[in-house]
Amino acid sequence: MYMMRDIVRDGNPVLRKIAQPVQFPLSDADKKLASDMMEYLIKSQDPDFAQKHHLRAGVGLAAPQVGVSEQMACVLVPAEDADDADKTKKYALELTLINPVIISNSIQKAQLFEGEGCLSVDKDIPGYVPRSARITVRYQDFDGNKQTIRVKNYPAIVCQHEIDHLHGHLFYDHINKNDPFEKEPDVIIV
Ligand code: NB4
Ligand code: NI
Repeated sequence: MYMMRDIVRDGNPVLRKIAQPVQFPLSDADKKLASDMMEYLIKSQDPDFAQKHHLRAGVGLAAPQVGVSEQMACVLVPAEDADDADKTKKYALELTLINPVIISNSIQKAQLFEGEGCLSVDKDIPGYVPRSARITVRYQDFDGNKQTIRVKNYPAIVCQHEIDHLHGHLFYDHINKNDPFEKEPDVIIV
């Protein structure tokens, strides 16, 4: 699995490249990439493990962040017991996106109240990152089958942050430089 030393930091050109499509059938290297990225997310969300190994917690990770310029990203959003129907479910969204494409997005925006952080960006960059509140994503699963999912609010923000990495975009590119906390009209604050 990956450790913080494996996470590529801002300034490395791989983070600004357009990632290459993943080929099917998946190579062993790509299968390992997927499982290592997901393992990082799981372990980073375990407070004891994360503290012991100095991992920054993550709810998403994209292949360019581990130096691989391929269209693959993992998303692991913990379930909030409060508004989750199935209270035994650990994750609200657990997904490996391969060759993902956002095929539709709502006009309505959503943004994280606390702003966004990125494992590849060591400093805090304050400001709102406007995202679409709801998106539809088409992607391929491990078998290469095409899948379509609709996500909203927090999971939608995470998916957009990860898909941005595959296009060489970082969260702070979206922050209004003149007014970082500018409020979009009719925005959902998550
Ligand atoms: C990706 C996210 C940044 C904004 C929102 C949040 C955390 C990341 C980056 C949208 C996507 C990683 C990938 C968190 C976090 C809430 C859930 C569960 C228990 C602690 C954890 C903390 F860690 N962002 N970090 N940043 N990235 N929420 N949570 N909690 O995940 O750069 O491209 O463990
Ligand atoms: Ni990131």
